[in-house]
Amino acid sequence: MNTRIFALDFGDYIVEDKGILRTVHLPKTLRIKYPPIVGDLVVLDASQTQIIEVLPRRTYLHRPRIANLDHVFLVNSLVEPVFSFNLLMMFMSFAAYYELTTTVVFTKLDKASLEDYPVEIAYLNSLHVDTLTFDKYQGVDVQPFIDRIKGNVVAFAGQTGVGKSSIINALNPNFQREIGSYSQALGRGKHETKEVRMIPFSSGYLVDTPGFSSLVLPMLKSELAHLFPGFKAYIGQCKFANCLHLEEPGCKIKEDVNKGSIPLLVYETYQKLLDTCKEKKEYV
Ligand SMILES: Nc1nc2c(ncn2[C@@H]2O[C@H](COP(=O)(O)OP(=O)(O)OP(=O)(O)O)[C@@H](O)[C@H]2O)c(=O)[nH]1
Ligand SMILES: [Mg+2]
Ligand SMILES: [Zn+2]
Repeated sequence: MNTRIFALDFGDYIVEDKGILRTVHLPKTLRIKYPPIVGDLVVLDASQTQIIEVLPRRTYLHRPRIANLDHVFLVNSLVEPVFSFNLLMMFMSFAAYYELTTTVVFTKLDKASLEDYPVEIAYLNSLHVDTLTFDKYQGVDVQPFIDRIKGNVVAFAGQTGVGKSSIINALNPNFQREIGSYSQALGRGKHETKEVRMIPFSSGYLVDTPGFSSLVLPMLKSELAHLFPGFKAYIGQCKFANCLHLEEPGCKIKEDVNKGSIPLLVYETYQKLLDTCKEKKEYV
């Protein structure tokens, strides 16, 4: 019987079977390439206590580590912690690399003044990025969230304290995900959610995840040149197919930056991310 891994439990695995959670073991003798992670589909033995096979993954996200995801809600608060465009662009590039669709969610609208609204929102709009808002205290229409979840495996990802678990509880208060708080002293949330965990919802699954504040981009520079948000539309438009949009002649992206149709701040964010990517694959 196939079942799905819901959470990890100190070397064991928690699986769901018709709404009931159960701990199962992975025999040390089982020959597998990689240990199973949350979201993996596994086959159990007749006694339903041992994993005998890990089925191939449809998709894989390496941070947070989740298998078989369809979609990610990238959660950002406008304040506490302040919005980071850099981190959002990083995560959107990251999700694009893993071929996941995304929705950008802005939270804590109640706490934000007009100056807290990021100027970069205009760029997101011009890219037709799917965007939702969430306001814990003013009530929120959860239907747009449900529409995106239906039948899918959907993760909530973002910095600690932005409100990922709060959104999950708003979808169904019975979930009772633990809610953290924002520490003024630390200038961030307190890492309330400590593990990746799946929750069945609306004929699909939600995945609550721990917060993070940086990522290592797994792609090469040449890949980021296409995967950075909005840059896919430029494929084939630069003079050189391997254009990194830096100093190469005939670069359409540089041309649009000079014209102002790509904001300078967006381009500078791309340059910063490009600096963190490798030139070539390293074989060890
Ligand atoms: N004012 C306001 N506070 C919010 C909103 N959403 C969440 N919060 C608060 O933000 C804090 C953190 O919320 P969580 O839902 O625990 O955030 P999280 O993203 O799950 O954080 P981690 O689990 O630490 O990664 C809590 O004090 C929430 O009450 C909102 O829309 N408005
Ligand atoms: Mg949380
Ligand atoms: Zn170019």
